[in-house]
Amino acid sequence: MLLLRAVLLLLVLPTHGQDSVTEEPGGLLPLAKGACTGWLAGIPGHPGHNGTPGRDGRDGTPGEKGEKGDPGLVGPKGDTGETGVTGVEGPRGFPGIPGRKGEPGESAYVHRSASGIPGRKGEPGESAYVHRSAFSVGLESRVTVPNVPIRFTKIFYNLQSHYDGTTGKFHCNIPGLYYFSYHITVYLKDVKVSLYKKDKAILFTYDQYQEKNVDQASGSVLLHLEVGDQVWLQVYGDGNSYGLYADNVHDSTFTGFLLYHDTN
Ligand SMILES: [Ca+2]
Repeated sequence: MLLLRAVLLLLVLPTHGQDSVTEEPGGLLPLAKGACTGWLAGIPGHPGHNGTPGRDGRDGTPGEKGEKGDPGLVGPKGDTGETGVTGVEGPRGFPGIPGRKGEPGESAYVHRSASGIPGRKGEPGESAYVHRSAFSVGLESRVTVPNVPIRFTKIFYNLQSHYDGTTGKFHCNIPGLYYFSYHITVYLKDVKVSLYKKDKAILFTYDQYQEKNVDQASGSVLLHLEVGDQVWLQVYGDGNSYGLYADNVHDSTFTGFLLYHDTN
């Protein structure tokens, strides 16, 4: 019904409204001057449909800054960083407190340890002296007599007097293992020298002398000795090789000491 009325109105308006100037929505249509006089006004039409929505307006001006929000949650732990540069070495520490004094030793070799940091030496027991035996002696002049024990009369050490400077022989007072060595200056003649033990040559050293030179001859050995054994140096061979030499500035030496004493 409404649609029908709308169609009728559209058919009527072009023929009777061409001269009209204005419309009054919702009101009566005015009559044209001089036309259709005496006609009754029609029934007012219904309101039209809503128009299409207008375009969006422009953006408003920014509002004032809001209040600061609450802190967020703690994030996960990060990866381990790279190792830093090694620092400078620190200063040297203070010396430690000295150790306690040692117990008295039973024998000499207890105190003979040479390695490591030495502790304080203990009081020597009585037997320590009993097991000490060492000597170091030298020639005072060149050897002139062959085939007899060589007498070293320059005494560097002979505290126990186990070496006899009048005979040139070492006398064993403590059974055990001994170390002997000799360093001979060779001059004017060859040297053939032996280390003797109980009338038997144990060690042989031979050096040929070269004219206008000073040579050296040396030897060393470990020997086990019993009480009463004697050890000395002596020229061997034809008796003509006794070029052992010594003066104020050339030494020839003979040394021996107890390394271990027998324990049984
Ligand atoms: Ca030589």
